Amino acid sequence: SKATIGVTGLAVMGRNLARNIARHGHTVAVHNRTTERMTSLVEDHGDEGTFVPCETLEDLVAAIERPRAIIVMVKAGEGTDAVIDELVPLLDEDDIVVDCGNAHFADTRRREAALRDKGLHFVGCGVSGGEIGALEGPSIMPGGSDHAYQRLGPILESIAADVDGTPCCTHVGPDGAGHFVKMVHNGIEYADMQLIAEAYDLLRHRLHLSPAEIGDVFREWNEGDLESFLIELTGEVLGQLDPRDDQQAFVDVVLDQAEQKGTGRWTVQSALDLGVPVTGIAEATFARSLSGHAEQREAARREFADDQPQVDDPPGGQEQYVEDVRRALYASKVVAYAQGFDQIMAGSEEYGWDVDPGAMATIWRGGCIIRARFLDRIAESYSDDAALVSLLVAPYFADAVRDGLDSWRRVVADAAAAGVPTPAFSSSLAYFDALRADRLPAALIQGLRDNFGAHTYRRIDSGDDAFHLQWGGDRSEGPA
Ligand code: NBP
Repeated sequence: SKATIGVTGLAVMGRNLARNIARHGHTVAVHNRTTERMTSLVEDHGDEGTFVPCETLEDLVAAIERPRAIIVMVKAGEGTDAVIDELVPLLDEDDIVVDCGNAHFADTRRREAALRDKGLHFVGCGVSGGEIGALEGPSIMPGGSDHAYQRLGPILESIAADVDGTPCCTHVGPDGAGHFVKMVHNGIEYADMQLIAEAYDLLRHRLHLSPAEIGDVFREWNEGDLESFLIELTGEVLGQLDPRDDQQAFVDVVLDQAEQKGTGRWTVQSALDLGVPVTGIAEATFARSLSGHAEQREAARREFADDQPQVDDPPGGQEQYVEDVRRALYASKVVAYAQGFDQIMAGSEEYGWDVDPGAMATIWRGGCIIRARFLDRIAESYSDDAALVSLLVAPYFADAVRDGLDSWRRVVADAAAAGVPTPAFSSSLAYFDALRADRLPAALIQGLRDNFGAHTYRRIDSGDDAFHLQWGGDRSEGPA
């Protein structure tokens, strides 16, 4: 009998996804450019389900029931285009090509339009959870047409992670919606990790705790509101010793230059285009860049070696400080997620996707890297108020931020005084204070713009009308 679905691209991700599909009782046709990866999959894991081995793309296409659904899990970019170009001529009307790689949503929009013109369906599908997620249940964010989701949904939902009986997979929206949401997910992941790193750095420098002791703090935090996969992993990483000597902390022998594959950068670039201030994600992305500028760091370290601020230990003692950092971390995290969801809503509006933000929080509860207890609260906030303008003003989060506010201010002020860099903590607090301000100095900026460039301004008492002041002349105000 024919396969229900096919997978081409059997490196770590595709291989595990194919096994996951087979384990759920679907017959899966498998193919890889280099045949050895395909044969080794079937040899090593053939007993986990029903695989149909295919040596060529022609074989793959022939093996699948129509309308066909074929998952492409190859290196994003040129690899994906190469496979699509080879695959498309072999397909029939209504067949579905599913790109589960980390594509940029603009590429997905382009590919979707091209395949739609040919009577085919293209589904850009975000998959989060790394290789373990792919095998045991990822969070899946498929875009594309309703028609394609009808065919694919049952299979994808069966292999996704499951939280309280709800699959971590839903139809996100048309064309690039799935890859867009996956991109913002990764951006939020950057912000989450930067905030965790800053919390660690503060405990290290202000309380002189060892990595192992800080690991214990994170393990404790993981019992409360902060409970999440990344907080759990932090406890594990900080508790690890150097595998070479079992003496030093592992974190102390790792080069302190964070790398990136680019999804944080994509998120910030898109946010700039959409005009959404995702300060948490941007600071996190820049912090990774900064860490990599070894030469500048060394020069500045030497130049300012004698300029270490002299400060006392944090007032209030260790217990109070740990609690302050926990609350500051939580409040900053609320800001980062609020900004990420703003970006999802702005993208949805710009591209006409009609994304349901609560459903995104729901499918991120399991499988993915940012899975967290907190996401239930986000889903609830949107289900209570579908027109929520910012997560920050949802009752639960407003209370959480209010409760943490004194701690947040103390931690940021103390970090500045002590010279511990906290770009994400500080900028999140600044974002919060700017958002809640009665008046912003944006008014002065408008004055300056009108002065040097006649860019005009609107008044607080004259609706949308624009004015220009005769700065070099009689200083009278006239219509723009
Ligand atoms: P890689 O990104 O390392 O890609 C390797 C696969 O791409 C192999 O199957 C390779 O075939 C195939 N391939 C390449 Br490269 N160029 C090709 C071409 N021109 N034509 C046909 N096949 C080609 O694999 P991965 O790490 O499994 O990731 C797959 C996708 O999943 C990527 O888009 C990645 O960004 C995404 N992703 C990865 C993770 C993760 O944790 N790794 C998580 C989420 C998403 P070959 O065997 O013949 O060389």
